[in-house]
Amino acid sequence: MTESTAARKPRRSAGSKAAGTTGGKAGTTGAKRTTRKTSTTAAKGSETELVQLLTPEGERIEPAADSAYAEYARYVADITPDELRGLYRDMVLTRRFDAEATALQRQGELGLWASLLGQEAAQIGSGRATREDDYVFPTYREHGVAWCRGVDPTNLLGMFRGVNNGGWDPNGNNFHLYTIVIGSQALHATGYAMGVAKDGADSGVIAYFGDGASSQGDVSEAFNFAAVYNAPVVFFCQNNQWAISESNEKQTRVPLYQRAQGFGFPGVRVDGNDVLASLAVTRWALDRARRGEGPALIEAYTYRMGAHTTSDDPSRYRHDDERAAWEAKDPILRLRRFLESAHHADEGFFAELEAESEALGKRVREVVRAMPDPDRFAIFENVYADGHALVDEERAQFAAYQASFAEVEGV
Ligand SMILES: Cc1ncc(C[n+]2csc(CCOP(=O)(O)OP(=O)(O)O)c2C)c(N)n1
Ligand SMILES: [Mg+2]
Repeated sequence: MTESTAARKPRRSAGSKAAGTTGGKAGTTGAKRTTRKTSTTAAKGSETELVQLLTPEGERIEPAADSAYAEYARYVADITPDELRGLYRDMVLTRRFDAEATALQRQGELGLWASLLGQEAAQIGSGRATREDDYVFPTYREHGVAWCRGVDPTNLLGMFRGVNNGGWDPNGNNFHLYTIVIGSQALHATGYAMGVAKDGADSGVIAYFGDGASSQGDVSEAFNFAAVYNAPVVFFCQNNQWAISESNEKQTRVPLYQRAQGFGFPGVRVDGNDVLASLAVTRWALDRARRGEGPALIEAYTYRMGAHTTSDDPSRYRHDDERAAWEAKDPILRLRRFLESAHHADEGFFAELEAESEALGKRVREVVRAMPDPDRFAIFENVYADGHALVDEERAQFAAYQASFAEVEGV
């Protein structure tokens, strides 16, 4: 039985007040911390630490009022059936879009794709916790968060087709461009958040990164800057267990959320396959950031069910039974079970959503295939705001190179 199920009323009021939470000076729930073994086993993580509000069987957990989870649960206490169906729809459509993109890569329409399969709840829950004026700094896998921010999914595909360098205006949706340089966006987000604070605005900032990125110096530097300057930034680490072929054991000797403690802010581990818990914990973290209480680290404990990218073959480094175990905790299935058992959704809803998924898939295929090739010289644009002699020289060299082909063609 998980700690979170134990926290359910009325069986016992969880004594582990700070289970899954490390203390930070400003954290209300993080005032105490549990004493835990720091071992390789601890690094791998135990489910007893998870904040969970929906079990894999689709059972809603009502935490006891005196448990640490109550602090988070109140952020979703009033969630309506309509909102729950909305979360389900977001996850289903995101998964469908993702599957289309994988298929398009296999058909040669995209050069590469990084699938989010299995991480829908972590992304939709956290993404839906953001406010319009908040700013999001993603990695390259945050397709569900992009969806929540209102970025048209087809815009995510241009870079993976190699026809543009991003495909959307970051300021249009307060959703930064995808970032491939692992962990660097944690620093960008922290700098941005420091600016937000200096402006006296009450917006929050959220930086996404992976378990592998947690080993990067950039992420530690961002943690420290954010703590020292009390920046309104939430660090959202999707621990999907793997950094390409490197497992968690190669990244850390302690559960990742506990890293926050050393920097002086709260860290919490949430069940990343539980959309309700992900929503609640992220709302909590953004709320305290906006109130001026500084950064927080959320470790969303989840699993990358697919390959790292379409260029990867996970059968070379992990066993199939690992994936099978996580399929049983599927984020979409568990919310469906809850919606059905609570009579919040009927057959008509699911049928309509299936039709919507089909339509989305068709639109994605059509738009991608019709994407025009870029102007060859566009690569030299936007390098410097006011141009640069070196870029001019390189453009001229490239033009000469192109012209040499034209001569050959003309022969
Ligand atoms: C600075 C840097 N080093 C190495 C790489 C190559 N690389 C691309 S993805 C990746 C693994 C990232 O793993 P994780 O942070 O767990 O994110 P995930 O892909 O699992 O979502 C690496 C090492 C890179 N893109 N940037
Ligand atoms: Mg990872």
